[in-house]
Amino acid sequence: MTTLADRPTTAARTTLADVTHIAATGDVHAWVEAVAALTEPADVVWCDGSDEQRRALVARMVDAGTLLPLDPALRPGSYLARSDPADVARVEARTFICSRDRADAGPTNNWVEPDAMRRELDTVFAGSMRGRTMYVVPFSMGPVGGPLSQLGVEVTDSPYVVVSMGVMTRVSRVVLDLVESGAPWVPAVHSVGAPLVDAAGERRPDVAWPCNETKYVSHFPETREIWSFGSGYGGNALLGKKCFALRIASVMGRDEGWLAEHMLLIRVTSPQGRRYHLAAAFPSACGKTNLAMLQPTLPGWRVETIGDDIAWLRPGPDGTLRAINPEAGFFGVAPGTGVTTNPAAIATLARDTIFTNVALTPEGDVWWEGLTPEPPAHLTDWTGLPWTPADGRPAAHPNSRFTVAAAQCPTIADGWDDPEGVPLDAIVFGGRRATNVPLVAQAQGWEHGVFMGATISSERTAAAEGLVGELRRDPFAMLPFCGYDMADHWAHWLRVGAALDPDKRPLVFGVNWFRKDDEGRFLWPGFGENARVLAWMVDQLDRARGLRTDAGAVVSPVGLLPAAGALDVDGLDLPEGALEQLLDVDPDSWLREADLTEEFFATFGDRVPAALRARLAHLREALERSR
Ligand code: GTP
Ligand code: SPV
Ligand code: MN
Repeated sequence: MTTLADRPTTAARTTLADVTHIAATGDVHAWVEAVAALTEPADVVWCDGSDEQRRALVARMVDAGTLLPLDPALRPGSYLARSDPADVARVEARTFICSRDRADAGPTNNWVEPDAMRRELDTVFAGSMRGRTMYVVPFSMGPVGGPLSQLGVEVTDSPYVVVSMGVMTRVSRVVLDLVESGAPWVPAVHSVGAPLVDAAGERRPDVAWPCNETKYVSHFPETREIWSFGSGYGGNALLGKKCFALRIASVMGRDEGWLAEHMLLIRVTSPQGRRYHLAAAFPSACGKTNLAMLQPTLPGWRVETIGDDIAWLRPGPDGTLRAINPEAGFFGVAPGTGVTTNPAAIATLARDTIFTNVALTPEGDVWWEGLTPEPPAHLTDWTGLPWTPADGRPAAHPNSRFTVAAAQCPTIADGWDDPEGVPLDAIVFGGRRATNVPLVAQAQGWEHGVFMGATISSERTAAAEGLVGELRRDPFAMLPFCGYDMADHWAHWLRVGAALDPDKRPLVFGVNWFRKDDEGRFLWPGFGENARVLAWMVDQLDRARGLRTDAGAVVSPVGLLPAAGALDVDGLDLPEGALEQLLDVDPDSWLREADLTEEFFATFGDRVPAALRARLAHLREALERSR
């Protein structure tokens, strides 16, 4: 263990490397002091998650113009934040995995040698909090003290981040007590990178959403550190979320035999009253929140929410795969959320919600595309400009979001925050694909399931900077979130599967809600109607367990597809031939896709598990045979 005495004493000031040395001692007070010495805030405030502190911070942000109170009669306890127009999404090009060995970051992550990154970060963090308050936020991912939970401490100069972390994670004095008494914790430093006092001591006025053109979202997997600079936006700044609960936690999971995944968690109850737990991985803005809160259109079925974005999965002593949602809130996509698509989300957002980059109505409420079928005649758009429907540009930013406590969700499951988690019955992989990929297919075993996850591709969304609509590979929906080599992640999935009781291993499925017809219209109604697909999966689980004997599936080259009549489409107004199109597997286009998979696998060299290469060969043979 490194001690304070090992710290280089020659430096004229505390450097970022000094902070790293001190973090390694586990002494949170010494670490906070060192971060303050590096960043030079005007004062330091320790956060305890209390309502009193939250109110004071909110009042301060209202004064500063960071938060606009909504009309309390329409939306009690709720606020609108407008970000800097250049700080609206995750910055994947500025996200770094700084493992000691470049190969451990893998070809899909940006890598910089750790000491080189520390030097770069040192120059931007030095004095970066001048004139601001530095907040210390002790938080737990997962129920405090739970066997699958982990602790962290985020230091930030953004009150928006403090209040948001209070919703998204468990912030409390108890967490700090645990950290002080020697429990392991992840050190996470965040600065918006907009000091209010310059090096010469000159003060400059604050702005509503401070940030910096230069951004860094840096992770050090070996020392489990996070350093984020220049952005106030969710995924870049709420460091418990993607940075800790996915990038750092995925490395912890690799080393300790568990999985940190970009997955929703639900409990499905069948008309027979049997309960099933499902996890589903879809890329950013591809339907996790919506599936997590789904209201089934099928009579007698019930879906309850456990989590909407991140799941931690660990083999339990009973041979099942147990899952928790490490978060305490939802940071969800606003556009497209309406009473017809996601009524549970609409009810969740009735009060005590922070909205970011949505539009404002003249009455002092919020609006976004899809909230109502027709837009209001007049709005203030997400940038603060007057807006009418004739303007032709979206009123809300396509990646505008809501931040709200999970406990407010009317469909939240009983025991959703059970520290022991729930046993998983099925795992679902999906993407946004206008062509090729069928509505649903079941993997023929765990290895095939891992192959399905490894080969997800999806059209880009507004959740990260980049060209919307461009098709890209997003294995396990973890492309931007895996803290180590992606092919090692696949090997790890195979290992975790082998650690489970074969009779209790979750079944794996692939889905695609987004297939389109020749005119570009969605073939499948989606949302509540997705319950029909869940029902087929559950029927397949029952068949696997001998609870049903009817035939549910037919074999196709890409997996098991619903047999004729097995997918309940009763009462659905599908266009002529739509179901056939939805389940169509075209061998020629799939063979082209297999070629692309081979090219994709080649980028990982010999780290690709042999089982996955064998699966690709198997897929090709099956496609050739079906031509
Ligand atoms: P992140 O929070 O970015 O990880 O996203 P997410 O996966 O939780 O995505 P979300 O559920 O918020 O959905 C994103 C967009 O997809 C929204 O605009 C939804 O309205 C839309 N969407 C979700 N489910 C469906 C569906 O079944 N069919 C169609 N057509 N659109 C959907
Ligand atoms: C995503 O982009 O997948 C999100 C939003 O869930 S953020 O937390 O900003 O990453
Ligand atoms: Mn996400």
